[in-house]
Amino acid sequence: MRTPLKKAATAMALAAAAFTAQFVSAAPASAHPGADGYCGYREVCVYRLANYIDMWADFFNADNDFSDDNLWFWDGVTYVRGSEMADNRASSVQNFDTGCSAILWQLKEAGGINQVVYPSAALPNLANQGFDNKASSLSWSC
Ligand SMILES: [Ca+2]
Ligand SMILES: [Ca+2]
Repeated sequence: MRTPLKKAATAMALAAAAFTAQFVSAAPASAHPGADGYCGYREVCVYRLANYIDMWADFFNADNDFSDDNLWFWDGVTYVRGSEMADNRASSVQNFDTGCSAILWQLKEAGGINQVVYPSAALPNLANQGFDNKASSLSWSC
């Protein structure tokens, strides 16, 4: 089993932040800071329509709430962050991580039912899994 360094380091940072938060203040939820509209190596991308088209959101780390993650599009020149959010919009998904499974969850903070997307796997139409427009958070299993 492989533990990706960046994901593990971020998990530790989040744990440290949570520890600090107990004594300082609760940090607000924030959008995935690495999102850039480009679906890169070891990321998972969720798409608004089936067959990986229309708009999408890229995630490298786990994300406990898709409601603050903008969907992106390509305007012909560059990636543009749209105004629509990823929450309950995903109709297809691609996992660009070759060693970790991405797990999409129906509710925030890994709640409700889930859909596992195996390493390097893609699901062109989440309606086939009964998971269309359901994804609201993401975790990883390595
Ligand atoms: Ca988020
Ligand atoms: Ca990216």
